[in-house]
Amino acid sequence: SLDWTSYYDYEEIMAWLDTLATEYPELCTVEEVGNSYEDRVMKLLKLGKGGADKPIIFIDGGIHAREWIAPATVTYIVNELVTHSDTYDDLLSNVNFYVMPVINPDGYAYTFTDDRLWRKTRSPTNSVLGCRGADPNRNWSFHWNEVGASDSPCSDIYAGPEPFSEVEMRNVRDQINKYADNIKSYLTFHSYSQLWMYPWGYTSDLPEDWQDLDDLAVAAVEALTAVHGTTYEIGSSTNTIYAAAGGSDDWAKGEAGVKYSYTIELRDTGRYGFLLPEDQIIPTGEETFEGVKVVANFIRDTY
Ligand code: 0X9
Ligand code: ZN
Repeated sequence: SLDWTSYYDYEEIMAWLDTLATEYPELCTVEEVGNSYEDRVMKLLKLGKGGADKPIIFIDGGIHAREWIAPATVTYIVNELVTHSDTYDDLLSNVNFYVMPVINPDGYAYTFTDDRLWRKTRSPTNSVLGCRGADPNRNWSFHWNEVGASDSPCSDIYAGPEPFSEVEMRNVRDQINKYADNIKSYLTFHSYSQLWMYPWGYTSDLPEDWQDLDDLAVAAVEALTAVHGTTYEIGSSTNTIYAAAGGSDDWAKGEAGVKYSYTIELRDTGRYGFLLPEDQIIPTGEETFEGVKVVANFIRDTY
């Protein structure tokens, strides 16, 4: 089993999901939802015991391959919920967590074998130049490729030849669409910069309900910071980092209608950046779990 003192590769994380379904059958089910370009199986963990009609929080990580703390934190959160399910009985009885810890499997695997700082998918994008991969967080159809993305297949922010050109993002999209009526929050984990961001990323304009998203983010970050003193900035993604269209967060809100859509940039602020030391996995998990619980309790109490 995992112990969060080191980072785990794709196979280890997928195997761990399967053990959850075996060890906690009343709480966890695992579904295979498609394959990556290189044919890795993508799995969706459904966590909860209140039945399919309860509100859903959809959580993903690892859309950017090199951001290893994201899958590590997502799996940490899942582990806390399942191993302390008595403590969270009311939450797990009234909210379902649908979780995909690594939604860019080929890129993630490549960072273990070939290039630790790879970001994109691994699909061939330009046979002449030999470049591979689109930026999976520029590949979603909402205002696709309008700003902060590139048309160059060799760029790290390549939007892809068309929206949803990447099969991995189509797989995630299909799951969100399937359950969109019940998904009330979408949390997508990245690193680094310590930011709790909401849409939009394609424009500096704010969504009409931005105050609701800001209020919940403030509450979540307050709980997060209380654990180890880690400070986070809050705001729309355009106004906190940069304008970039085609992100999953904008699509979840703008296209799937998920109100509380957040991109969370985990530790740190640049000292180690993507190479966050393993001894920070557990502290990052601890603090982030507190923030996620604020969101989850709010969803339970509101829907
Ligand atoms: O650029 C990104 O995709 C994210 N930052 S990262 O350093 N992890 O690559 C931020 C995405 C924010 N959301 C949108 N721009 N839609
Ligand atoms: Zn990222």
